[in-house]
Amino acid sequence: MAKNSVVAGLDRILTMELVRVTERAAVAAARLRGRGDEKAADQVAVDAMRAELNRLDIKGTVVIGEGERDEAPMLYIGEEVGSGDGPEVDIALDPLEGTTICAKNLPNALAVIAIAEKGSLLFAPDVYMEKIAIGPGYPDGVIDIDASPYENIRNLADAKRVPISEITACILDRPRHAKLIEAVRNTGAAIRLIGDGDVAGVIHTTDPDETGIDIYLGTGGAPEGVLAAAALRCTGGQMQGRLLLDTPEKVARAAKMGITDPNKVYRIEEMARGDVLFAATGVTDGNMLAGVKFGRNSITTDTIVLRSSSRTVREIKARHQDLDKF
Ligand code: VTB
Ligand code: MG
Ligand code: MG
Repeated sequence: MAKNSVVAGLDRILTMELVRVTERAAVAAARLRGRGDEKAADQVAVDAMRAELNRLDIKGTVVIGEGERDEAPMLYIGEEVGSGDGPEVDIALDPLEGTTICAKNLPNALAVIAIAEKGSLLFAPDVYMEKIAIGPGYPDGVIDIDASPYENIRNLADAKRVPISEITACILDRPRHAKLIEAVRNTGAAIRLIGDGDVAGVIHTTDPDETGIDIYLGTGGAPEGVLAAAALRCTGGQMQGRLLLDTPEKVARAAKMGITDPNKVYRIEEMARGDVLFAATGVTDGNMLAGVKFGRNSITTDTIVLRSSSRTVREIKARHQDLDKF
């Protein structure tokens, strides 16, 4: 291979360009942190992300976005974004993942985006997805969405060579998870219950030493599932997801998007294929990323940018001094 040959896939310049997109959305949302107004924070994040995205030289289509065209005025599924001049790409985004977290100023609200070659991201309806995820460094088959919480946690503890009591599972605090929570507690593992933000929850499994989270379990949004899978494609790790198509109406919606087997278990590569770029900027302080800080003369942001084809994990702390731009 020639020394300067680039890894096949998306233009690597895009990796850096993406940082600006999530930075801008995060700063906008962070101005409304802790104001108890989820909608307002979400709206400014959407506006900011869209404006920045449209500056990129891509011919992008939003495949995971803010909703269907009628319910989402901007960044709706199917919306074309970018200058139109550049590669055709699929985009999954959530300008403010964790609107409630932001409104309450609690940890781990993020601005998130993933970009992949056209046709590479799962086109999933906005329904629930059952998810299970662990970080990199474990042999294949340690987790299985159809196995019991006990089997999964025991296998993970064995693979990590620690007692079960040293495993921590992250689960969304929802009444629908009552049984799951009980089953996990019965294994002897600890649980980190989160109010929202399962994209962060899944990503946290990739660095247990830093975050204290070994495994993510439970049911959350399918769009958030695809975003999390895009991140794990880049960091390594294992994840399985199954759409919860529990009514004929949901089965029909999924069928319209090309999903013919309602019980299919999706592996990471089936949710995010090819070369994938992923960026997330902290809105509120979190376990991996700091939230936006507003100083007297500057604004500081903390972002991770990932690329699957090179497996690069970049952490970009930026000090923005041209405050008129924000
Ligand atoms: C989760 C959570 C998100 O939606 O995906 C959740 O991680 C699922 O829906 O932050 P419910 O709130 O109905 O349980 C969010 O809370 C919002 O996108
Ligand atoms: Mg959103
Ligand atoms: Mg969300």
